[in-house]
Amino acid sequence: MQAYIGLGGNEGDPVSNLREATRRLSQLPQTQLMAVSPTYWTEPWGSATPQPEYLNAVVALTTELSPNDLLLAMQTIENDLGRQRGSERYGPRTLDLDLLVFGEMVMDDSQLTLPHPRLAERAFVLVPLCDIAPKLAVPTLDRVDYLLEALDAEELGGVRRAGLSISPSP
Ligand code: A4P
Ligand code: MG
Repeated sequence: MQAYIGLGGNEGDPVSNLREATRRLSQLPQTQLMAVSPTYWTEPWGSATPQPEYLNAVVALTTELSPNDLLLAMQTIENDLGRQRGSERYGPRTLDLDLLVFGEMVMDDSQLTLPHPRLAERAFVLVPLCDIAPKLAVPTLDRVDYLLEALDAEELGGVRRAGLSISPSP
C-alpha cells in the first residue's frame, strides 16, 4: 500500500530529527521509501502560545504493514527521538509523525483516523505533499493540487522552502 507521512518538529534539532525519522521509516520491515519532499520552515499552526517555527516535510512509503502497525512504528520513532507528550494541544515537539493517507483507506477508530482529519486545512502538509504527489486523490476529499489551490493566501504565506535535505544518504 502507498502511505504518505507528514513529518514536523520545532524543538531540539529538527533537521537532524526529521533526517533520522526518514532513515528509520526507510528501514521498517516490508517497507520501501519511495519519495522525500523538500523541507519547509512553517509558522506554528493552532497554538495560542508563542513557539518556534516548525520544519515540515512529507515522505511516501510503499508498505505491507497494516495502517495500525505503521502508526505504532511511527509512535516508536517519535518516542525514540525524544518526543514528550505535553499537556498543551498543538504544543512544541521534537518530532511529530502523522499518517496522512494510507491507500484508499477511510477509517476512524480510537487510534487512527484516515485520511488525517486536518490535512486539507494545512499548508505545511499540502505544500510538501503536492511536491511529491500532486495528482494523488485523497479519499473522501479531492486531488492534492486542488486542495492546495483552495487554501487561502494567508495560510500559504506561513510556509517557506528551507532547502535542507532529509533524504537518507545512499
Ligand atoms: N491519530 C489518529 N489519527 C492519526 C493519524 N492519521 N496520524 C491519533 C497520526 N496519529 C493519529 O497524536 C494524538 C493521537 O492521534 C495519537 O495517539 C494517534 O492515535 P499525538 O501525535 O500523540 O499528539 P499531537 O500530534 O500533539 O496531536 P494532534 O491533535 O494529532 O496534533 P497534530 O494535528 O498532529 O498537530 N504547526 C506547524 N507549522 N507544523 C506542524 O507540524 N503540528 C502540530 C501537531 C500542530 N501545529 C503545527 C504542526
Ligand atoms: Mg500528531
